[in-house]
Amino acid sequence: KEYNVAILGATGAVGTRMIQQLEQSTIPVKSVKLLASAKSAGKQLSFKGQPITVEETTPDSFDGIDIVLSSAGGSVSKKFLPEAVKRGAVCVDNTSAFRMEPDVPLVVPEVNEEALKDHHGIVANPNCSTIQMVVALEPIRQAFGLNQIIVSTYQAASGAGQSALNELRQETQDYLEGKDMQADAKILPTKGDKKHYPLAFNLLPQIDVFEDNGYSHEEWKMIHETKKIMLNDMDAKDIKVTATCVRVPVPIAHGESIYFTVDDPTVTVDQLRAVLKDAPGVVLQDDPAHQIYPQPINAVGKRDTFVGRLRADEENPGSFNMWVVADNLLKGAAWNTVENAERLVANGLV
Ligand code: A2P
Ligand code: 11C
Repeated sequence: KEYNVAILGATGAVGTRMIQQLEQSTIPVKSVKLLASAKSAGKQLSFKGQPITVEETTPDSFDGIDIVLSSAGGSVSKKFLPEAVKRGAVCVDNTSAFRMEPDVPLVVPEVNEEALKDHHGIVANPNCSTIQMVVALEPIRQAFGLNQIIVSTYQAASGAGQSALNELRQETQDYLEGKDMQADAKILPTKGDKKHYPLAFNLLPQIDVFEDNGYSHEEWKMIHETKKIMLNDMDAKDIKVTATCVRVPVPIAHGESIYFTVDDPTVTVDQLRAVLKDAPGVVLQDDPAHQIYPQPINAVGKRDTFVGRLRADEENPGSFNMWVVADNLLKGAAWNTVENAERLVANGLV
């Protein structure tokens, strides 16, 4: 069978990469429809060298579509994906719109591919910072058990979309030319809040809006998505998770400092290394003697999750630190979405 595929949000930072990842995927593609807002209708993009005209999204855009890959924002997904499902499509959604719905699987194929079989037309792709963390931690959890995660993130501007990336570029240029970069801040830390601050030559400890308990919504996602992916329960108590999410002036690829505690206090760094060396989707880059460790500039354009700086907390047996980097637009978004679609096709679930 060959599939008619629609990409919703095809002109965005993630959508353009969904096109590339689909070009390189194992999915037999019959046709590709590129959908965005009215603003982009008529724009020319291409798939495997063939020009395709971007169309404005309407409910009827999904007539005859088998697979939807979606990354146009939560409200757009909420509006259009039920229409696509009504017309018989299976949607892999990269937004947060449906992630916590009990009948929507939240899937990172290396971790919980089996959850795909429970879909009712929508599969959710987790948040980028959650994805790279669970890819690195699940093999450790499988081997040794896991009872606590404390994560601090160093998240790239592109996580907030193409407009945030453009904003960082403009601020950087203005700063270097001695102009006032404060004036450029209109999007970050988040479009959804009142004040905006420059990211260039700065750090912003706010990603998304704040919850009543003082955590940002990004931090909330890392806590509850991790529990849903690993334990199939967004409020599971078996693993304690806490997070601090920080935006850094890096264009692409998120870094994460992860402190974790396994169930077995006799586990050694060598044992962890042996597990991570063979873990799916993980590349171990951990050789301090030769200054080898993951860096965002080296992760850009790669599908893998890079892990390094593995070391034991010498004062707390069974606890460790590591540093994890991945391309937030690929493994954190476009590739994980296309990978989910590949697994749906391979398992006869679409
Ligand atoms: P457009 O370029 O026409 O605005 P990013 O995450 O990089 O900001 O990209 C967001 C993507 O979502 C873009 O492709 C954008 O299209 C698309 N989008 C935004 N609003 C809508 C909408 N109302 N309907 C369909 N697509 C939308
Ligand atoms: C960021 N992690 O870096 C966010 C972007 O829930 O899919 C992804 C938001 C999401 O801003």
